Amino acid sequence: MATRGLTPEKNAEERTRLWQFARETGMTRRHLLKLLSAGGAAAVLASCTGLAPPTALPSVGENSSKAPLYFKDPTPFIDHGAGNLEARLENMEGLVTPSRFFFVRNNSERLDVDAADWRLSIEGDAVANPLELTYDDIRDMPSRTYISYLECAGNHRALFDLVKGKPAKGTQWKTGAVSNGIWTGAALRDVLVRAGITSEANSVLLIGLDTGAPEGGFRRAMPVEKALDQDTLLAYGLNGDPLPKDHGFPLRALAPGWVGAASIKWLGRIVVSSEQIWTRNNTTSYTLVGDAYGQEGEAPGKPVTSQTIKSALALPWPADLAAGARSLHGYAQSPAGPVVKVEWSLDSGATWNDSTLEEQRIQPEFERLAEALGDDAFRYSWTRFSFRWDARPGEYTIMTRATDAAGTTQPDEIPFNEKGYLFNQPAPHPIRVA
Ligand SMILES: Nc1nc2c(c(=O)[nH]1)N[C@H]1C(S)=C(S)[C@@H](COP(=O)(O)O)O[C@H]1N2
Ligand SMILES: [Mo]
Repeated sequence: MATRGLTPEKNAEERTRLWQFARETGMTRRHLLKLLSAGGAAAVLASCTGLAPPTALPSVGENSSKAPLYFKDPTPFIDHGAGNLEARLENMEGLVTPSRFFFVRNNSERLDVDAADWRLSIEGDAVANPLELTYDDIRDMPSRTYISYLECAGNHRALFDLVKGKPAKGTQWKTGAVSNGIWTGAALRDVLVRAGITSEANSVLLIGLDTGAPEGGFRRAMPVEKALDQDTLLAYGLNGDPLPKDHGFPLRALAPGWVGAASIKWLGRIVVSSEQIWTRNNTTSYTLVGDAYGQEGEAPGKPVTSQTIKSALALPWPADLAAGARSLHGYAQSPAGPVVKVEWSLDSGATWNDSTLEEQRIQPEFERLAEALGDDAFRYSWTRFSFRWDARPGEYTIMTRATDAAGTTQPDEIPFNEKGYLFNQPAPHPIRVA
């Protein structure tokens, strides 16, 4: 993240705080310096943190250790069974997805955790000071609030079948395995520093408490650089409320820009290892397996890390519209955001028209959170776009195509992969006008 908005005071404060953590945990100066100067970890000191004092989440749930929202009413979703709820983008009015419309993806059981009994352990051969933290410990740490989309690696998976005629294995999500929330949490790196992460650290493994998941707890490893990124959160707040149960109460990871599977819900354990960690979710699952992809480490394919740039219309699939001039809108997101252009095509991509990008602004219902939003709070947000279309009776497909600030545009064609991850060629949205 750029150091935009960084005041020297903030930077100094942050540095003091990190040194203090280091002293408290008995880490030597040399160790910390080495860690801070190694690769992406340099960002620890170099970057602006935007860290604010703990955010007082609104009173709901404040005095209770129970999650505020119980398992969701599936009515406003496309229900894929077993608690997997696909968002209907057409339900979304503004930039932020209200929690009741936020998609849900569970790989096994849904958990009902009481925060009073909950603990987070941080352990492994690359921490000097293994820790166990309570919910209050985490909430007492400096907090950070920003807007980020969260998107399943399998979002748009059904299009491998619908567009390429080649079905991929897994939940047949169309375009709604993505939502955009306002997240509040502590920086994972602060917890790692407090646990005395050493310069030997290589992989950080996050483990959920859902023991019904393969390997006894859904888990994902990430390189230490991603774990130490100031934006990788241990989130306890969504849209100003304590995290709803469906989204991992009391605490989940949020790895912005990465596929949703790295954002472990009902987080219970963090293992910091000097070795590169290979587990199911970067080997047999969440890897790109197909003719076009190589193989990496112990994985049969290429492990999926970052998401890919995508866009989608906020319409039912297929959509039935009454004839007449209207404004259509949709959402576009990229891990290398912001999205700077979205085009639309009525002729399967032969010609493209520009759409209008809406200003990044949270809806009035979330304005109480405006102050908590740090500098650059919209960096991981999706973008709303809209365009006018004079709909005449008939059958159409409309494609949309996004481009981000890094100059990446959705590709015309992507190769097949067996598990159906990261489909991001323009989706031909079927529309009937009567
Ligand atoms: N513990 C745990 N964390 C998990 C999962 C899970 O099944 N168990 N699913 C992952 C996947 S595949 C996705 S896409 C996101 C979905 O987050 P959401 O349900 O809050 O939308 O959570 C991730 N974290
Ligand atoms: Mo996912």
